[in-house]
Amino acid sequence: MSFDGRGATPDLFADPHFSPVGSERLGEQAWLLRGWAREFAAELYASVQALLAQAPLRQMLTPGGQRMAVATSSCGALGWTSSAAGYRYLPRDPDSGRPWPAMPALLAELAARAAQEAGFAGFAPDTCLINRYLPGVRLSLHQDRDEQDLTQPIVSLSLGLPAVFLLGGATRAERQRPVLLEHGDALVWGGVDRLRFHGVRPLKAGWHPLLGEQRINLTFRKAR
Ligand code: MD3
Ligand code: FE
Repeated sequence: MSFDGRGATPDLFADPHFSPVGSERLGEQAWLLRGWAREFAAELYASVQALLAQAPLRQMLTPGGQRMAVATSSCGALGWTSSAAGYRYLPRDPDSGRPWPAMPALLAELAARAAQEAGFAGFAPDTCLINRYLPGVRLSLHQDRDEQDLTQPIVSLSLGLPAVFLLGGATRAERQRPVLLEHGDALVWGGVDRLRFHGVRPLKAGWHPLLGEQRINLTFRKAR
């Protein structure tokens, strides 16, 4: 990033949750690129709406038999699924039996460019998980370990209402650091940070001018 947001008033910077444009290193190989995709947000959201018309959001069952609070869908060659059988990447939407919609070039390119920005050249995601949070919805602490090659990074793009992301350590017990994720923010992590525990605090009610009362997170991975 070339612009680092300096010049805003000092009291805004004193607020740990205030984040103008700029990038922040969250870990050895974990980066928050603030506002990085904001200029593409409207186009991204239109793309997401078209994807969701083909593969609607749904609240999957966890292996433990609970329904997830986060509603999900996917695009790309594979899609992440959860069921009584466990967590799986599948080539078809289990609800419709049809292949997941293809990953739009805009999404794939933004993910690859964000990864490159953070030092992961050549990232070619084969899946994008679409997570939808409504007010009150949270994502409990977990690791992302359903992918075959854990040397591949993960890229996430946030749209809509802000959320507090919790960045933990290598064990569940380690203290988590709250990080505010806002509309247009990109997160990239891999390498030594790939297996950090993480979660999302319950979404605070609010209204976003483009997305309304929701947050959408796009998470790009190379599953195979
Ligand atoms: C940093 N999604 O889908 S994405 C998930 O906001 C998931 O919807 C969250 O966790 C969301 O699995 C967070 C950002 C993220 C995800 C995993 C990380 C950042 C991470 C793992 C290690 C470090
Ligand atoms: Fe995760």
